[in-house]
Amino acid sequence: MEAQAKIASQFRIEGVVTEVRPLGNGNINDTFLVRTDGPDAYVLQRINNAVFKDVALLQHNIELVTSHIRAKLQKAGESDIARKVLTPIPLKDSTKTYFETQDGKFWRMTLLIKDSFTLEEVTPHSSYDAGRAFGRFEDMLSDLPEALGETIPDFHNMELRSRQFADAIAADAAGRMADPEVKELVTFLQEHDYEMCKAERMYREGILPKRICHCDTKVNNMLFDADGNVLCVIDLDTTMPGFVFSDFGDFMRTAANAVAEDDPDISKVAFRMEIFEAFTRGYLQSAAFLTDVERENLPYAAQLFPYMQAVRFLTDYINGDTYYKIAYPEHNLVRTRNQVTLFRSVSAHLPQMQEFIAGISL
Ligand code: GN1
Ligand code: MG
Repeated sequence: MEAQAKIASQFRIEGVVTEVRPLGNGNINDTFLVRTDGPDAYVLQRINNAVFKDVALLQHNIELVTSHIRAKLQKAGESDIARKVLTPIPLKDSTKTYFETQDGKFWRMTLLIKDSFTLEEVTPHSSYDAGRAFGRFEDMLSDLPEALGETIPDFHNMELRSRQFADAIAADAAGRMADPEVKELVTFLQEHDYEMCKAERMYREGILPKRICHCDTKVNNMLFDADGNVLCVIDLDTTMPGFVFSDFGDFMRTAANAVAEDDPDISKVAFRMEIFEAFTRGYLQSAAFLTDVERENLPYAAQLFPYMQAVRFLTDYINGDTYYKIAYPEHNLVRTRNQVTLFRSVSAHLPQMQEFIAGISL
């Protein structure tokens, strides 16, 4: 951890680094907790620049988003603002918020938010609060003074993900298409392809807008206080123009699943309607800007994200595990089985979800 301590000291931090240790369980970047002999602790991250190819653009987006939210919170007279929005730390000798090491790796730091927790499992209470928080997040970013660039172009474009899936199947780089289970999963997913690409079609028809969305609203990308109330949204790497379906759908995918996305016991995978209902109630309250088309398609969003994630995990498995971090050889296959099962469970609840949304008066 000595190397990380040296990197940390390039940033404008107070005090001397006393401890660096791994933090969290992201699938893309490497994250560390940095303690110092000063008053604050920090989060240090190595940015995966194979995934985020334009680090300058990425950090520029994050600076814009965090300063815009900070100004909004100040205007609204909020207290304790340093716990309600991330604070990127600039370098000691410049205003840049990232550092490139000689080996071509990129690093950044933020202030650690004190007494905050990530949750892997939520109650209806924290789900409701999360719904409100994500609606508010989108609302606060609706008047950003500058357009945000796409840090991963077409990130949640289902048509693109389908093409990447088809390319992986055709190339069969790791020889995994020989497995009958893989073939069966491919067939099942491809049967739902047209239906799941609906958002892109609605966008082309001009009936679905793009808005600034978070695009990675996994339940563990939110910080809660000790009482289960939301403090703030973290992991802002993919905050960019997208469909609101991304934020709604990815939260449902991770929070409403009765188990983690990589739980191998698929008999336990189930879509928890009480989480859907609580989150939806909170989200519709703060996302008052939604059009009828967006609102009516939230149940589709709940289906789309386990579906898209299954396609992405299986694509990576077929490619030989080149994108997501894996802990064991079949990890991406296990994740795919889990997400396919979730997709089936969500789909079975479609009429119930539609009825619930139609019944909420604004
Ligand atoms: C990645 O970085 P992390 O672990 O929060 C991925 C998401 C997936 C998620 C699946 C940039 O998120 O899109 O939904 O894994 N992020 C990127 O766990 O691809
Ligand atoms: Mg994350």
